[in-house]
Amino acid sequence: SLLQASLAGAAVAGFGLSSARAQADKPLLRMSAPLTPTDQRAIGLEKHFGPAVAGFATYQPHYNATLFKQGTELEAIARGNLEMSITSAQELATLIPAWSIFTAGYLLRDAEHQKKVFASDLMDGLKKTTEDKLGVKLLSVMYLGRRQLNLRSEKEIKTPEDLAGMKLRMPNSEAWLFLGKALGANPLPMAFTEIYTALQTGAIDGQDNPLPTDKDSKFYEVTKQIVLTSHLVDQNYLAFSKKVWDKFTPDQQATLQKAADAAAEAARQAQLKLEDDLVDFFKQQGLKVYAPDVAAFRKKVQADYLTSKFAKDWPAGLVDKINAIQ
Ligand code: KDO
Repeated sequence: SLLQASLAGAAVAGFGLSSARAQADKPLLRMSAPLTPTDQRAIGLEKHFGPAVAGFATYQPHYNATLFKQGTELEAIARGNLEMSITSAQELATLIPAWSIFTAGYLLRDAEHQKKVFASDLMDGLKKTTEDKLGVKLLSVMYLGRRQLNLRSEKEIKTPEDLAGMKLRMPNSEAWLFLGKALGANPLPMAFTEIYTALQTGAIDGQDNPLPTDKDSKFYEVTKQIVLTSHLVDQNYLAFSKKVWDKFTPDQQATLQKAADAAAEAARQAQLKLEDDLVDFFKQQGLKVYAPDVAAFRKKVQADYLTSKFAKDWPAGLVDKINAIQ
């Protein structure tokens, strides 16, 4: 039995070695982002991206911003320290100002509009600049959902004026803080991973995220209401290192692209379904969920963006062309 045990050990060691070698031969695609492993985008990638590329690459997700802090991922890719991330227009805008057009509240209408705009030739210039300047390829647009206000207090919110003085957590970037201000609140920058505790302790009065995120990260446990402003049809992008991309064969690149689109589509459908279903869930949890005077929010937010310093960096005529996409 000693011999048997050592043979079994050898077999296990042998297997372990060869599979480790097989893995080592394949490029490792580390993905770092603040999202949780139960976020629909994470699930979409694990189901549809990882397995589809497994023949020639190893997809390795790192959740909850454990590998890179929120907002530092693009630079990590640019420097060759990271292969993939899920990034945002707000983060891209810190490096390439023209991206700020997609940080504007009440511009994109819905998930379908968002997808069509990303696929349209209107995006060619921005995508190319991002590849040339940052070495980042944006493979797919990932629908995060319509951002809604999620507050600790029960005070009824009808118009932007009702948010005066409220400490509203926003992600840490100029474009995000501008949005918080445009909504009428007092924006406070904070990483995604710190929101729950900040809501619990009262360090902030509220935060904004789509309903699926409020559920997934359990923000409903520490807040009293959700105000359906739908102020931003939020989009993230699946970001991929151009340097790593260029090492793959055209066939492999086609597989990567197809897998990215399949993951994004699955996640989009799942998020949309959750957005439909979750209003009831939050009400059952005792939260107030209602629509404010959305027209009042839209009017102020759109006016603030069009007269902002950001708008000076937007390609001429692009807002109209985005609006014209049906
Ligand atoms: C957030 O920090 O509120 C945000 O929703 C911003 C998004 O751009 C994105 O980074 C998202 O967090 C994370 O993917 C976590 O869901």
